[in-house]
Amino acid sequence: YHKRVWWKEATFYQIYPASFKDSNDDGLGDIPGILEKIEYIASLGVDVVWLSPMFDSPQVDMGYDVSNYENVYAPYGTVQDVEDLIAACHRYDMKLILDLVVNHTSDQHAWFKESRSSKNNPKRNWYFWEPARYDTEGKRTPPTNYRSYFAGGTWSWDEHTEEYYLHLYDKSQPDLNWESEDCRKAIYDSAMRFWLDKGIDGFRVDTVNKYSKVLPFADVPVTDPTSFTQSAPEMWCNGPRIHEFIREMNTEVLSHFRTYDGLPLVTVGELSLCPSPSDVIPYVSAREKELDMVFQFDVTHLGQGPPGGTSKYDFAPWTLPEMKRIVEKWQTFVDGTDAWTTVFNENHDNGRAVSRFANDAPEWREKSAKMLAMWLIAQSGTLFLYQGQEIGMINASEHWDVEAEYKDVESQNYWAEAVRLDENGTDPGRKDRIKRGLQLMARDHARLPFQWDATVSGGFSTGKPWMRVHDDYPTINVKSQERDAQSVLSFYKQMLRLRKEYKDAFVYGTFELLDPEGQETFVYRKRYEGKTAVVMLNFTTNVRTLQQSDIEGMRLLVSSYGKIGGVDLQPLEGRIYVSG
Ligand code: TEU
Repeated sequence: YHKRVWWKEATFYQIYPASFKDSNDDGLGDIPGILEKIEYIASLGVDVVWLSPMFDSPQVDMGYDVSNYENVYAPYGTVQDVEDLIAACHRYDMKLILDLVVNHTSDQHAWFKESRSSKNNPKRNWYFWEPARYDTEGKRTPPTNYRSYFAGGTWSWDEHTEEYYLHLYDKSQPDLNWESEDCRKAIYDSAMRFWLDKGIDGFRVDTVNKYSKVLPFADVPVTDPTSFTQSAPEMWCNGPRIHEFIREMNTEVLSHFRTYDGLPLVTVGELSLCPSPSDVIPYVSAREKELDMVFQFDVTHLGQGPPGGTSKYDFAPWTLPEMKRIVEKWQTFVDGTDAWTTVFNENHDNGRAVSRFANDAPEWREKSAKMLAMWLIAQSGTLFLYQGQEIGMINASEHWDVEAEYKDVESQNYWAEAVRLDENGTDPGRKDRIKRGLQLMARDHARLPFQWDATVSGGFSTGKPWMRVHDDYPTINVKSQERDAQSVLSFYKQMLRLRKEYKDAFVYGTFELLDPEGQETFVYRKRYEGKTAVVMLNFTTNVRTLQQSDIEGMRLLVSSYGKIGGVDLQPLEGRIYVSG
């Protein structure tokens, strides 16, 4: 069994500052707004708050484009406000981690401004600059054919010094060059020590497997003949020096700090596109001294084409057995190792779980939210919840106009690309398909303002919210759920308590899939020495008969329908049976 450490059994709660709570009526959430709600956050029973980027930024990518690591985006508040938040979390016995976004900066960061100022600027090599290529007709083309994550290419031309710079994401997010030791030292000081000195308890590390690029840059083979740019993750995911870089970050910086209550810091890396467990283990094996754990995105990729490819939002139907295999894979990959895993199904980059994995129709959404809560809380690994998940927030309505209401740079770029390829005849029908994909999976859905109560704009702001508020806030909100013992919110609180109470089996137990081929139910067993738990989830709106042999001699611990028991699993019902 795995060694016990505080962060393995902790529940994390992610806050997206723009959309949590506005305190000054400018329509944008802010740090004082989070402070106003600190009691609410603590009441959930979570242990760590993860705050998405609140650093100074032009907000092209909602703060994942940092222009100054050592300052706070003014509409969100001040450095002092964040220090107050750190203190408030600690007062409530919660820890606080920040986002560490150091694969790239904003093009408005002073480092990039210097770097682009001349070819012999000392910071020139803090970013990747390459000369143009010229085709047979003498036309200027980018140094390579890589496609960026937000559609379009990864190279942008800079008139001033007449070279291209690399950006895996938006053109306003140039990639930092980790090959430069000076650049790494500056990252450690500015993005890390500055905030660790102020008492934060760790980091969620953005795009953690992309710092080391395959050099020299070279074209990748053409897989999509309709386009110049090609999906090229092999050129930057898990690159040649990545483990050296992360280990250095750990030994130079992280290992010198502790949490406010004297424990080791916690780090969770964002590891997209790491398909095989053997690639993941080195990042999270305790003896490697890199990261404590990583997010692995196969579950949230269900329904999507490969990220970074043109088909990300081209909805691809999936089946329950596929999902179960994925869960099994990432539940068991750390068995017998000193590594650890995470469990989650929402964050700021994905549609709402109720809408994607279950059923968000008014008559089913609450049942779905409860069943999905149960699915998560009995899994091994550290649990991460995203704001609004605890009240069963759902995707924006299909009637919303994508162009007007969706704000995310990725959604807008994919949409513009779809319109172009559809209208010029390259891919007829693409507009409808991408629209459908965005309605289900766009990052925007998670970024809708938080629904506090049934007053105007769901109590999020008395100003004009930066993003449209969900039409259903009068029925889905904290206030109505707080006084209802049967609500999704009350259920989540109960589930988080059970997760602690039964942590041997739920958090540390082994995972065994009991119905791998079943198309309708998801049944799994957790075991820890003599203690066993069986989780039965009905993913359909039909009544399903229980497999009695799976729960022989066990007692019903909880049902998402209340303690009814009986031989039938009700539509979208979840149950947990325990013994020992
Ligand atoms: O996301 C990184 C990422 O590579 C993707 O897997 C992510 O799912 C995104 O939706 C691209 O398709 C991180 C942040 O979580 C995201 O919000 C940022 O936009 C991105 O980094 C760039 O900083």
